[in-house]
Amino acid sequence: MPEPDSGSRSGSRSGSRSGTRAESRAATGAESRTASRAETVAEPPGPFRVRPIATRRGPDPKQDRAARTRLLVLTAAAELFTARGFRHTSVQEVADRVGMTKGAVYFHYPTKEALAVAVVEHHYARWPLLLAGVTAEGHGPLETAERLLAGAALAFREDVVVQAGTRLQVERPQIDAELPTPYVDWTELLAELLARAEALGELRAGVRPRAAARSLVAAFFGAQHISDVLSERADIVERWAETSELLFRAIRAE
Ligand code: LUB
Repeated sequence: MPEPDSGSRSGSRSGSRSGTRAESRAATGAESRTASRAETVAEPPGPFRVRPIATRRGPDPKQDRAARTRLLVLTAAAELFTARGFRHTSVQEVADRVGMTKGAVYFHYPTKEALAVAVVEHHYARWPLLLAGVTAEGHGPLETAERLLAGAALAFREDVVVQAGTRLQVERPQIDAELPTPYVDWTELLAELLARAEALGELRAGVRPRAAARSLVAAFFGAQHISDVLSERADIVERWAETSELLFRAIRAE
């Protein structure tokens, strides 16, 4: 499995979208942000600890070039998966997009399924970095949860790898490969933060941390999906902000 160093489109709607944000992004080959490894500050809750991804000893130009090529191929695949979905994307189209032969793509990713798994892995590799950044700001657990989801909303709007990972997870029945179980890491992360908030007396009486965490994940997934279908996530940040304000008002102690 390639190390996920670092690249939208969920929606149950299959098939490609012409002239959409995703297509224009696909057309322009917009670079998805490459992830840089972040120092963990306070011990982040379980699922999103920054996992050592690449164990490389010292600079190795050949490996660097290979890693850059893998990222290029992965980003191109993410753009096509976002715009057209797994079924309607061919490895030949990925190769054409990066100016490589199909064989050269298969050298890095032996199958289209391996490409999809790598894209989903990179989707999840975004979150430990987001968490390390928000944790470093030193807010309380409830504020940290609120800012994490606001940061995720921004990533859903801007990051094609996050968008592609979301669409592939919705299309997982069509993908003959072992994909990470969706939603459970975010639920675990938020449940840990809300349990800390409860211990600090920051939760409204009767609010159960894990139930509230599941509700936040369900609300976020719904908000990003509807924003995707209606505006290709152009308004996801605003849509999530209004939902978040309502939910955290219900969760936070008076
Ligand atoms: C998040 C998606 C899309 C959960 O955690 C996940 O698996 C998610 C992709 O499957 O939304 C919401 C924070």
